[in-house]
Amino acid sequence: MTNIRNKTVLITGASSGFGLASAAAFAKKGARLILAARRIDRLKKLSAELKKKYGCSTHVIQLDVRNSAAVKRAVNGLPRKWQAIDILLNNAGLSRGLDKLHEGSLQDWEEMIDTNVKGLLYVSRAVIPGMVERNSGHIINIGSIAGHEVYPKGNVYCATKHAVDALTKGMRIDLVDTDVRVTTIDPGLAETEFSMVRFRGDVNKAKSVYTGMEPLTGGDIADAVIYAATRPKNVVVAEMILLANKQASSSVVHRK
Ligand code: NDP
Ligand code: 8X3
Repeated sequence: MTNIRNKTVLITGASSGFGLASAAAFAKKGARLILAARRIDRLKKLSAELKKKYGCSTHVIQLDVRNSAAVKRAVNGLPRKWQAIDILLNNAGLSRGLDKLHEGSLQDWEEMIDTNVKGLLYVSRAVIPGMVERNSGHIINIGSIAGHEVYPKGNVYCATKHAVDALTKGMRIDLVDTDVRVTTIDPGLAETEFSMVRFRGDVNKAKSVYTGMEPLTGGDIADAVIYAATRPKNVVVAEMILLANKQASSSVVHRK
């Protein structure tokens, strides 16, 4: 087992959902956390909770991963004791809208591509060189079942997650001569703020995504992240697809 006590973990999108649940799971294991997202108030609250509950040491950064200069500044400007990042959880991401491609919003497309693809790239470009220099580290990308299958009206969101899949494979190839590990965790339907963001706060639409079935939770994904992060050094969990029990594929879901 890899011991992650006192390891330094950078989590993007730590203010909600999978990122927040993973932060709690890493804190429980004694890791030190760099928490990044745009909603700094949430990060500060989380940091205080993790300190109180687990004695966790955290460093909080307000960061929009779409801003390449800000990402570079944030990573290069980390205080000395936070500079050696052992685990990068590339989790920040979102979907916007659910439309036929020829009826889609260009602004929604840009937001998804800029966050899910370019944001992940900017953070990876800033963090991985340090891992290579130390010949040690683990990159855990959050992909999706949408990176393996395309569902109706999912066009651009699915394209961004297919891109994450390609980037994960590319990273693993490019890092094969180092001890840096690369994992992707690819969940299906999970109830977080994801659908509220997709449907811009329309509660009924967001709730309807999970009607009649029991979706995954942030904690389920955090379990998978911790599993991957704690494998022995000779093992890499390359890819893990996690589906809710009543979800057979992107579009086949059994609902009561
Ligand atoms: P949430 O909406 O609950 O969380 C998304 C997180 O991403 C938030 O912390 C948000 O923080 C952060 N984020 C979004 N945009 C940016 C940005 N520009 N810069 C920095 N942080 C950003 O959703 P989930 O937890 O469900 O989503 C996490 C990841 O999991 C995403 O990549 C999503 O695509 C993926 N996923 C989700 C599934 C699901 O069904 N829920 C299934 C499969 C994959 P803030 O707004 O504070 O910046
Ligand atoms: C999120 C899973 O199927 O709702 O990546 O798009 S799905």
